[in-house]
Order: sequence, then C-alpha cells, then structure tokens
Amino acid sequence: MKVTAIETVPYAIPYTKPLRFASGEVHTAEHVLVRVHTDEGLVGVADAPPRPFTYGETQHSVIGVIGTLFAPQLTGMDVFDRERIHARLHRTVGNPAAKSAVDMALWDIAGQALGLSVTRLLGGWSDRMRVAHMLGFDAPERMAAEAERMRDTYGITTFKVKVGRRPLRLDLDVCRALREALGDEAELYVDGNRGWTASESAAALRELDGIGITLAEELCPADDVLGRRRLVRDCPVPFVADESATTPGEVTRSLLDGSATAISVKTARTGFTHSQRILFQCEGMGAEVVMGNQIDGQLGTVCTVAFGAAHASSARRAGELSNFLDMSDDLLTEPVALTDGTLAVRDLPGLGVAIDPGKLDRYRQDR
Ligand code: MUC
Ligand code: MG
Repeated sequence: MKVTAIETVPYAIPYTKPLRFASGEVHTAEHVLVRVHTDEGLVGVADAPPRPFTYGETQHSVIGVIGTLFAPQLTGMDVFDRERIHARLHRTVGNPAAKSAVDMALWDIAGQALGLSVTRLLGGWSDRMRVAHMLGFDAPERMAAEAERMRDTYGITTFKVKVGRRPLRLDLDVCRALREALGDEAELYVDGNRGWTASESAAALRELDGIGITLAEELCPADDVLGRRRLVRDCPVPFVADESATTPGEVTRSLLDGSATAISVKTARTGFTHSQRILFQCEGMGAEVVMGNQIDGQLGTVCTVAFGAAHASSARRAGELSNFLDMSDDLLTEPVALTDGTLAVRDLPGLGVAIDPGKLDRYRQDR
C-alpha cells in the first residue's frame, strides 16, 4: 500500500478558557490536520499543534515542511516501510510536530489495514489510562475551583499545576489552596516551563515538600547546567524533563547528565515511533515517564491515550489527557469522553477516529 498524497489543513478553534504558563499562553487552537492518503483508499489522520514557544514551529512551517519536503519524499513509499520512511523524514532536522503527525497518521493507516487498534499494535497493555488535568495560571481560589469541578464532574484526582511565576508566593499559594480544597487523596505535581532559576526552584521545592507533590517538571532551564544538576540531585521527587528532552539523544543526555530523573513523553512531538524508542530507553535506564500534553485537542488526546495505554510503563501514572475540555469545539464525529477519572482507548482499527466534515469546513482557514 503506497502513500499517494499528504494533505494539510490549517484550522483554528478558540479556547473557552486560555491556558497560561511560564513560557507562553494559548487562546486559540491553531493546529494543522494532517491526512495521509494511500492507493488503497485508506486515509490516516493526525493533528499537528505548532508550539512556537517550545519548538519554533508555526502552522505555516508545518504546512511548508510537509508540502515541500515530506510529501515529495514519502509519496510512492510503502506504508509499512517504516524505517525507510523515518530515514527520509529525519533528513530534515527539527519540525517535531510536523514529523509526528505524519508518523501517527501512518500508524493509523497500518492499524486500519490490519484491523487492529494502534494500542494493540504498539503493545496492547491496557484499554484505558487514568487522567491528569493541567491547571494554567490563575488566582488560587479559581484554580482550586477548577480542580474541584474536574474532580466532581469527571472523577479526576491528579493535577499538574503550572508554576514558574515571580514572586514564588503566587504559585506556592496556589498549591496550598489546591491541597486544602482537594485533601490528601489528590495527587499534585508542578511544571515550571523554565520560569525560575535553579535557586528559586530549590526554594520552592523546600516549601512544596510540605504540601506534598509527586513530580517536578522543568522548573528551571536545562541550559543552566550546573544549577539544574544540583537541583535535580537534591530534588525529593522525580524531576521531569519535558521541552529540554525531545529526542532519543536528548533524553539519554539529560538522564546521564543528571539534568532529569524522569521524562515527559508527548506523542505530538515524537509521534508513536520515537515515543516508543524514548519509552524503551527510559525503561532500560530506570527513569519513569509521564504521558504529557502539548495542549492537544481531541485528536491529539486520542493519540496520547492510544500510546500511553499500550505499555505498562506509560500507563502507570495518570496521563495529561483533559485539556481539550477547555476548547469551544472540536473536529471529531465521536467526542472524547472522560469517565471515573479515566479515558478509554477506542477499540477500533487504527486510531478509530473520523473527522466531522461540517466542523472542518467551519474551522478551516485555507478557504
Ligand atoms: C507542558 O507540559 O509544558 C505547555 C507548553 C508546552 O509546550 O506544552 C504545554 C504543557
Ligand atoms: Mg511541561
């Protein structure tokens, strides 16, 4: 089965509640829908969410690199020639969201062709994941109210709290308010998106220890090499590398250098193929992983849970799977549903998704 075309559709869907964090903010999901077409009529689909503040990609760059490089390089190739396809994709450096969407759409096609879900193809460990909700910057009482609403409506009891503001008190007050509102049963962890220095991070961790957190993510830049190493060495909980470890090589370096002790795996930036390489690397090195969120819509969330549920090590912790709830609408015909704090995998061939043509027409930006 051969690739005949790769289609890219830019679209924009506003958020009802923007997400704010130390490295940026997102008000509208300005993503690119990627569809890989084949000569047997099967079409694979995936989402590319450009994150200029993390990887330098934009909607235009995703469309440009797929249209001018990846589509000509892959057209005519067999969908199952996976190593050769990756060799061609990786002739180009960077562009993680564009590469990942192409990779995941190809897995969608493989699953459809074989009559198996992507989760079963990847490992088939579980049919669901526990869900963690990411709380963006706001006042303590509003973040606590959002967390309570998520718990009461969807059964979510794990929360990733965005931190990294100055003065530190802003975020420490939030964490205290959350602990008080949610009680001891709730799991809280923090993500600084490199907002603090290493010494600010160390001061915050001393306070956070008393509140009870289970992970600390990218509190300071990995490029503050010695400060970060000292921070990670003294950190009482696993220290997660997210945007500083986005390739298999960076993951190895950050674990060996003492820049992190755990890794955030995001299918939006490493697809299924490289996410799996990273996951197995982490298993081999004894580093925990958390399934992260690239501020994904429903299609990106389906991809994260399809991967996360597939392996014991990626399904162990709650995955960040709920932030699509803050979008005003979405593109899937069958919306993603969270129940009892979990998200189920679609037990259908491939990713098991269909795009609603009316919604795509409404939100696409190329007409
Ligand atoms: C996260 O985990 O950092 C915010 C920026 C980004 O690239 O992803 C989100 C969530
Ligand atoms: Mg992060």
